[in-house]
Amino acid sequence: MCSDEFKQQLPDVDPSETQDWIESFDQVLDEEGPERARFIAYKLLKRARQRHVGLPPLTQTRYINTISPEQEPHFPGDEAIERRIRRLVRWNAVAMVLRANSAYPGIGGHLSTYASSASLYEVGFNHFFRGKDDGSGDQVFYQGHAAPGMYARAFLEGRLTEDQLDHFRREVEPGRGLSSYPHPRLMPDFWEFPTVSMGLGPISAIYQARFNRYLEHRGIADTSGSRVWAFLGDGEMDEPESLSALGMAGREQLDNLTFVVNCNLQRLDGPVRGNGKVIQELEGLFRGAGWNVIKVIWGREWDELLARDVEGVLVNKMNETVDGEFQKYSVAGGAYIREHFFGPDPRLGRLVEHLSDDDLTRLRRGGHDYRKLYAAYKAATEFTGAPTVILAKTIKGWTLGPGVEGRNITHQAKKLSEAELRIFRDRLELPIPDEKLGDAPYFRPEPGSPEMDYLLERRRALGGQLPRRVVRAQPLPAPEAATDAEFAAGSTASVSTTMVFAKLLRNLMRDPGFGQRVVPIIPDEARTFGMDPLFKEVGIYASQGQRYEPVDSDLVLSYREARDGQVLEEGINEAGSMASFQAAATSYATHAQPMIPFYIFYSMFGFQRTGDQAWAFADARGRGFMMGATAGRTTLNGEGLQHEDGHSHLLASTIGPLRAYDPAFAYELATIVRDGIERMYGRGEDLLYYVTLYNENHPMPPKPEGVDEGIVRGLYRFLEAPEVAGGAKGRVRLVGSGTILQQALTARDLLAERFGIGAEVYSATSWQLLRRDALEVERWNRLHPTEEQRVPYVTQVLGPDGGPVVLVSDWVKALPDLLGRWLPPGYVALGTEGFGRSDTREALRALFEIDAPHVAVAALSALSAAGDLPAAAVAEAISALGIDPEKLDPLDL
Ligand SMILES: Cc1ncc(C[n+]2csc(CCOP(=O)(O)OP(=O)(O)O)c2C)c(N)n1
Ligand SMILES: [Mg+2]
Repeated sequence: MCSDEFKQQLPDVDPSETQDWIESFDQVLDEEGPERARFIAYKLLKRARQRHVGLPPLTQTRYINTISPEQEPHFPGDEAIERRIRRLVRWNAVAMVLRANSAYPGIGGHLSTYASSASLYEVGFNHFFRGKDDGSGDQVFYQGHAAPGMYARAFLEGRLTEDQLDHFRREVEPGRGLSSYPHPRLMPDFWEFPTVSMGLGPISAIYQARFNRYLEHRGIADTSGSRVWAFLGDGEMDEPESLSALGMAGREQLDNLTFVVNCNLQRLDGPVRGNGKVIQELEGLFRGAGWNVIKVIWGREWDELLARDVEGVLVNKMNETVDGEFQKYSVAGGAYIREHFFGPDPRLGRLVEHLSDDDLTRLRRGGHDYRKLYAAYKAATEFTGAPTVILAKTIKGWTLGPGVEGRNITHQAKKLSEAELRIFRDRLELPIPDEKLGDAPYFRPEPGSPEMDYLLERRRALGGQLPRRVVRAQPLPAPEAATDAEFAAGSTASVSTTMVFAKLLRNLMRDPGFGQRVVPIIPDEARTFGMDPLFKEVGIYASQGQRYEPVDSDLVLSYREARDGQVLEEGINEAGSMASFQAAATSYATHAQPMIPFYIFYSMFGFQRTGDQAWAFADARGRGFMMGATAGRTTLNGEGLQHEDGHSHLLASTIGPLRAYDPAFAYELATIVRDGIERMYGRGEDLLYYVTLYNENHPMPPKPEGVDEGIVRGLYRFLEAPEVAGGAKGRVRLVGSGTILQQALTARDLLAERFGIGAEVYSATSWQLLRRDALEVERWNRLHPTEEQRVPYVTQVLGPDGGPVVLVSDWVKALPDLLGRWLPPGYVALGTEGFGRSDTREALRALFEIDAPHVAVAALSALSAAGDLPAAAVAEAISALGIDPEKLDPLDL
């Protein structure tokens, strides 16, 4: 682009030729008027774009189809039979929602979204979407609310039974029910990508397309045969995530990506842009982001009118009419259209003189014209150098009759009266007898009928039926023992768990069998986490390589971008990073290529900021590691209220398949990562590991004997109680996690030396998993009252004997409180509720009452509460340790 722009500045090499062009244009303008001049100028600009001349983009074109009738390709299918198939799918999609709601009122479902988009999908299924028989095929992101249409098609294809359709939205019985929306967690052989949280589909699709390229450029898989399709709602495009990655897709020239936006001009409550034109607005946005835009606005019935519109009055009217009015025309009938659309200008009126009012209502929108769509898809798949968006204008609820079609209530319509169903049936020309309409019966022609044969043959020719999810990846051998052996030895030098992780990751990446499958994903914080050596060692992925000499090329750790680079450096973009993470983490299924993503980020900007994507990731059955670095409310001490994370573990604990760990030591971290690798890539479990990392340096102890199981399960005894001179006056147990375990260790010394108390120290590597285990045991006991009752793991380790329990971490008290009812009575939880703030770690830990003196006081107080120490002794300790009992409660921060 730069060089093209530069060329425009060059002197004119042939001024007389230029003059000829200008004079021709002037002549058109003078003799035929501005409409014609504008027409010619548009045509030339469009041609320039099509021929990649590299003009600055014209962000909006006229409100007509991008592909003019004379450019439409030959349609290779049998249009009549494909219409008939479409009608069958339409019918069954409606039938399943009606039947579900008549059997179980209130169960929900949607009629209108699919009704508006049936042609958009069918042209894809019959002519474009590649199946998975011979490889990865295409990756299709379906609009969540259109799910009934996909089920209806799978039913026609014989993949789903009537019984399964009748269990739409009744997901409790595995294998029998059909999930409300695309959920791989619920239907792992069918759906691949969760899309129904609006906005996540578009961003996921973009990063999926980019990840396909990454696999290709790194020589891991040939993904050139895969196209990513994303079917989206026009209302959905208002989500920030929908638009935020458009620029990346343009920049990366992802011509393996096609968006199809179903522009039915409506969302749930009403028009998307009543006073504007959503298609024009989106065109400008996409074009500005470097996309190829194909508008499919008008059906073939308009071609003849537009061809006769030599004065441009019709195009003008189309340009000027706002979406709210177009919606009105979709419900108001032919007379209204004649009066209000064609009426005001007599030249327009004359254009449609030959058409009846009924004819006017049958002037279809482009998204319902199969041939126009075919032309658009074909152009999209053949376009090179940029992603394509197809903006298809439709009517929401199309074919469902006057009570539903185009109405503001249409999104939530779940019922049709028998009379409405009869009209629908007639419109679809299906041989369903009147007396059966009350049951809304499914309808599937006999096997061997022309429709069924055609339907099946098309999918065979395109590589198999879709949607479909298959897991073909083989288990990965575990990394060699040497990759993490060094962490068991410990270190006398002070290091942080973040530094340990950086080393561990580099070791893993050097492992011969395993290393190339690791995908480090970092949103612009690699230096913060000490991971910049990776830049040089394995390179940063850049599809165009490195077209400049980096400013630090003379340094050992220079910034190295490469086409086969391994690091995904996503920039300041947590949502994009999560989308990348999902693409990499599901690659074991999508491409039969297990990849091991480690997404390393500021822990505060993880679950709090992109929690919905983490949820969708787990739904998608992603397998990977989220590494929440700079963790802890008081450990990241100088960054203040917005950065200091004391609660992500609580948020993370809400996601079922997630395993959350808060390791304190190098060997714990190595054990956890090895366990994750073994479970996810060895045994093929669909899990997500969340591991928090700190930036506080301290010596790393060697790994004690026999602690592996405890580390993985979430708790083990790290140190016995010390010898206390003259014998211990009491016994307590201190439980800590992460870097705050250091405070428990100091408290242990304090208690022994100054108060004669013997304290054991436990490391709680996972609060969340301890709770999960306890819940499982509690439930089992409840349901098996006559059998020997089991004991939760946390209770086994922290039984009733051994003294009071004090639990402390850099997380909110609510986290250890999750274990409350399985702990000995009188336990004390210390933690960091309230906003963080900047200060020294010492000051913050004193403020939040999680430092060694507060741990010691909590232990003494618990002993006193148990009757083992006079209250006065606790008061003395509080004073001796310099704690002000009237200090500010950090809850009020
Ligand atoms: C993040 C999110 N917010 C809200 C919803 C609820 N919702 C479901 S469909 C819908 C309207 C969809 O409109 P549009 O995207 O235009 O799709 P259409 O059905 O019109 O094709 C809304 C608000 C949702 N699914 N996800
Ligand atoms: Mg819509």
